Amino acid sequence: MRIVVTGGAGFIGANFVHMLLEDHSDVDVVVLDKFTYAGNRGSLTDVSEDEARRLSVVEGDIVDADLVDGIVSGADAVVHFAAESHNDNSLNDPSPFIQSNLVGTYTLLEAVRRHRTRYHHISTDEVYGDLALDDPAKFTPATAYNPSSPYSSTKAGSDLLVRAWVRSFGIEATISNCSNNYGPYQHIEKFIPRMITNRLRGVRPRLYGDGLNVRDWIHVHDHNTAVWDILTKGRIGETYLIGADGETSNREVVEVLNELMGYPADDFDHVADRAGHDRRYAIDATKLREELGWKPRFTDFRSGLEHTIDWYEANERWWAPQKAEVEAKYAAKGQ
Ligand code: NAD
Ligand code: TDX
Repeated sequence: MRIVVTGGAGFIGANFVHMLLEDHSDVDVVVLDKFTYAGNRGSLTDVSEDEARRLSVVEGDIVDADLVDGIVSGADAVVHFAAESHNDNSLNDPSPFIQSNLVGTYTLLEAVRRHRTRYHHISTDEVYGDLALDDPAKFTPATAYNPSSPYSSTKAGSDLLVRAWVRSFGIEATISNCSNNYGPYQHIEKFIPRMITNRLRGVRPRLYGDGLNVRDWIHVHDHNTAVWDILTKGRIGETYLIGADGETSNREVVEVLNELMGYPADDFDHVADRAGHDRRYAIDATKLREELGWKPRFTDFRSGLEHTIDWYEANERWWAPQKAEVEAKYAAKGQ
């Protein structure tokens, strides 16, 4: 089986590629990645000789219709991770989000339609907007779309394209909407790796606003085992929500990181809030658990964070080249 993984040099995509190569010896992987600032060749180098034989990497843009057509024509399935993924960047300049997330998804959909290729679309819980802190509700597949940011609105638009291509053209697609991921290979612009690498550089963690915003954290490996289950056992045309009951406030995350790294829990600063900052996300993953029998493995967030700290400590060479540039961007906004 040959699987095309778009965005396979990014955080979740690279972890997915490693999982495929390690756990599924009958799978060949073709990564299609533009290598934007978020794509990193170093995320795909730690592979055995056998795994390297089953992996090919193509540098290219998912909006390039000819390139995409050629790659999709030889594939049994496409798993589409590639996207501009950072909310803060989408507030500075939305234009690459429109191109990669909307036009890129459209380009892939046309290719899988022509070649009748199985397609899985990776999306986010942010398409549903946010919930109040005291609301007992969680997102379900029936929740109405209500995105807040340029990033989440382009992801919402891309999901709707997929649904329309299923209904109008009968493509064989599934969609998953997952909550916030953490784990190895996450870009240091994102909250958890930014806080860990700040600590490693002697900088206090920085919480946007009051720090009480809640994210429903899931380890990246659990996200990816769910994607595999949906790709291989999911019903065509269906949407599955992926989450592992990990609701935690940003402040609590920083307190745990501080303790694990040997600092007082309350050693952090409050900085300028994000414009339009979503208050809370929460996923009800009942459909995924009951229909496909999926279960998360990393249910202890504290120990998942401990492993993640260890990974960033051991892999400074992977992240250090980007640290100054990332921090300069935040400093310009008082964050
Ligand atoms: P990331 O930013 O770490 O990686 C994105 C990858 O896509 C990079 O390798 C980049 O080079 C590539 N890319 C971007 N534009 C491209 C283009 N036009 N053509 C080809 N490649 C391109 O992102 P991530 O955090 O790994 O997220 C992957 C997917 O998962 C995204 O679709 C995102 O919306 C979704 N998602 C992320 C999270 C999360 O917590 N990070 C949660 C739910 C869903
Ligand atoms: O320095 C920071 N301080 C801070 O308080 C940063 C970078 C973030 N935050 C807050 C903002 C959010 O409430 O932490 C929370 C998490 O922020 P991000 O890591 O930027 O993630 P988020 O905006 O929640 O989006 C993530 O999860 C859903 C991914 O980046 C998306 O791609 C995914 O769709």
